[in-house]
Amino acid sequence: MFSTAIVKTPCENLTEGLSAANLGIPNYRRAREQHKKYIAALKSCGVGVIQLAADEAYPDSTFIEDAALLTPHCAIITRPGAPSRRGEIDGVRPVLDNHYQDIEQIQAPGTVEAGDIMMVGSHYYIGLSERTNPAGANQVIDILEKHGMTGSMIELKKVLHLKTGVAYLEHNNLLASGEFVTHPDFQKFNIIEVDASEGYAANCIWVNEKVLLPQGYPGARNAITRAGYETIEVDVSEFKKLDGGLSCLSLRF
Ligand code: CIR
Repeated sequence: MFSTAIVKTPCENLTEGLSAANLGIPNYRRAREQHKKYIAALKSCGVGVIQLAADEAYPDSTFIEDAALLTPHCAIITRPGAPSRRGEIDGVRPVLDNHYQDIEQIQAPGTVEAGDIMMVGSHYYIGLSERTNPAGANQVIDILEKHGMTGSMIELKKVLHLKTGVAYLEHNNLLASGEFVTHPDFQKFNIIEVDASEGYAANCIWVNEKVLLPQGYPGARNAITRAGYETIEVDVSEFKKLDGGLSCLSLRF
């Protein structure tokens, strides 16, 4: 169960964020409104929310998930692969100091964005992507092992981050789309397939037995409901324009 989530307020420069989506420029006001509702949805799952102030120096900084991996035993501050995002880690360190005794840090030449890391109990799957390299993934695995956990790597083919296409919903249930549906490493899970036409909805988050999913994906919603979960729809259309989704918008621990 999670007790806390950390979020970072979207900045006005969000409009300058990285994007390959080709869905247009996000509307700042709408993004702020959607972010408020996202926070309300998290709270309705019983977590306390720590909200960090916006930082105009980093257009993508609202996607705070990429800046740190929070485990029950340690926090790992990443080293984002996107050069424009590298300084985002300075904004998360102070809040982590209040919650963790052991804080580790990924070092050059390693790069890691934690949207590439999926927690399944004490094992962590680490996507090798354009943002997370083998040197970074190996550092993550060494740190996890030092703290009694394990990690393994998954090669990504198409998606930005591992959790762009897969979400662990606990109880051995894995929501998956595209390249992950038939991935050999994931066949031990109960795969809940998200059709390619609703691929964006594979980025959901399990929060204390409820599942937050993006608004407007009825097939995915039905599949998750059929698997026994209460779902909460959240409109994140402005963040989708920047290739971001529900998981990217918070750190949960
Ligand atoms: C980026 O390209 O880095 C941002 N525009 C989106 C980051 C999304 N984060 C995530 O999937 N964990």
